[in-house]
Amino acid sequence: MSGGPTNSGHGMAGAAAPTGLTIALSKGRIFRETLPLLAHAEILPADDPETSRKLVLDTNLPDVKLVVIRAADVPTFVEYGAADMGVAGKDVLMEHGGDGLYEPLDLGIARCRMMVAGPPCSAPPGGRLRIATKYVETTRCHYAAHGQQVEIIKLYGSMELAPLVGLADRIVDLVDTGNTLRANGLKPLEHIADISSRLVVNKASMKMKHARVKQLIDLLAEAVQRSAAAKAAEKGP
Ligand code: PRT
Ligand code: MG
Repeated sequence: MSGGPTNSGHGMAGAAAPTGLTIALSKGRIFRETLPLLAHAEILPADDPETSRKLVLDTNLPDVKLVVIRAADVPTFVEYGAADMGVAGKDVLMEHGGDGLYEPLDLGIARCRMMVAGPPCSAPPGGRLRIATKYVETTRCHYAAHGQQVEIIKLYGSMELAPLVGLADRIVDLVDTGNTLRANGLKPLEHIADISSRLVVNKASMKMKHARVKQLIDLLAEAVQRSAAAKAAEKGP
């Protein structure tokens, strides 16, 4: 990632190779679910990030590299041109703010819901509601849109614990099966947003490497459509 032309700064293609493509992904569910989509574009990683300690993975294509980073860092790498493209959850993009990058494709993977949750049948507190969350911006916007003043407490994880120990009245977190909430005696109270992962593209790369980037977007879009059609067929009429 170093040794290239000096990082030309915000929005410009920086550390990413001048002709090749660097794609930023996070380990875990996003990597797992992106893999079949990349395979449709004939991009196969040379290493498994779950077992390799490498942060830059080669692929079968000499001009395509994958960088494996924390989910919340993907928009930053892409915005600054350290990666040409990336895959990030809509939850992460809503927190990051979307102006610095393009979001051309909903990949339909890693789906879940952003919810307000809390103890069942808890009386609303006398004063301001206290909300514990890792999603401070999204939470602020949600309550502002409802004209409700709340106190937001930033946490980095284990939000479900906060109401149990009296740190907060409610939490804002992602919910998939609802098992985590149930296991901690909480229930979903309000829906904020449906979440899925999105393809994001650096603005300079979209211009400077347009043909290559467009080709990959089209192949990924085709893979998403096929996967949706296969799921629909599984469900039957
Ligand atoms: O884990 P790490 O701290 O490294 O980073 P991360 O949590 O940001 O990454 P990761 O890999 O856990 O999640 C990546 C992305 O997957 C998120 O940004 C979401 O867009 C998406 N995603 C989809 C989820 C879930 N489903 C999900 N269920 N991310 C997290 N969860 C967690 C949720 O926070 C809660 O703790 O799973 C728990 C709830 O799941 P259920 O099934 O019990 O309801
Ligand atoms: Mg996680």
